[in-house]
Amino acid sequence: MKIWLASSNKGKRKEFENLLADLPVELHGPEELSYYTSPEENGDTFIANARIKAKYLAASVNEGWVLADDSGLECEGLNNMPGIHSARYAGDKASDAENVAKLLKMIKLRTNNRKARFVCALVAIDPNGQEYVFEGELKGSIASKQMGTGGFGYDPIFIPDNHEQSLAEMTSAEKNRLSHRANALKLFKEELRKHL
Ligand code: ITT
Repeated sequence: MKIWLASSNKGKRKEFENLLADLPVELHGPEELSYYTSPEENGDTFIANARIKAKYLAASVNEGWVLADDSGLECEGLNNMPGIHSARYAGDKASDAENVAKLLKMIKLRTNNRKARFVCALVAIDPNGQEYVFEGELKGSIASKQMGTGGFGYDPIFIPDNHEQSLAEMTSAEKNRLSHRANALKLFKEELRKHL
C-alpha cells in the first residue's frame, strides 16, 4: 500500500516513517513529483490546513492513500499562540531556532502561565477519494530554556506532563510513545488496517 505524505518537514517525515514501520506501507513524498509546489496554508484551523495539503497532493497522484499533517503548539498564557502559525512564528522563513527564541521571549514578557499543548490534525484521503480526519494532542509546559538536541521544532522547550525531560532530551522511541502525532496516527492506523 502506498501512502503519499504531504509534508516537506524532515522531522515530521522521520516520525511518520518510524510510526508506520509496523505496517506493510511504502511512504512517498511530494519531492518525487518534479512539478509539485506546496499549496498556501490559509485555513484558520489545523484541520483546515491539513485538508488543504491533503487535497492538493491528492490532485497530483493517482494511486494509494494521501496523508497530511498540520500541527503546532498552543500556549495557554499566549492565547493559544503560536497555534496554526507555529512554523512561521518568527517570520515567513523562520528557522526552528528563531521560533523557539521568539516563544521563550514572549512567555517571559507576557505571562507566568507555561501550560501548553501540541496538536496534530491528520487528514487522510483513501484511493476512492473518501476523506478521514484524526486528531491527537500532547499536554505539557514550556521550559525556561532549551534542553536537549533531539527532535525538531519546539521539542527543546516542551516538557510533557508527568515528565522532567524535554521532548528533545528523549529518544525518538520515547517521543513516539507520547506525541500528538503518535496519538493521531494511532487512529489513522486503526482505519488503515481495515483496508489492508
Ligand atoms: P509541512 O506543512 O510541509 O508538513 P511545516 O513545518 O510547515 O511542514 P506545519 O505547517 O504543520 O508544518 O507546522 C508545524 C510546526 O509546528 C513545525 O514547523 C514545528 O515548528 C511545530 N511542531 C509540530 N509538531 C512538532 C513536534 O512534534 N515537535 C516540535 N515542534 C513541532
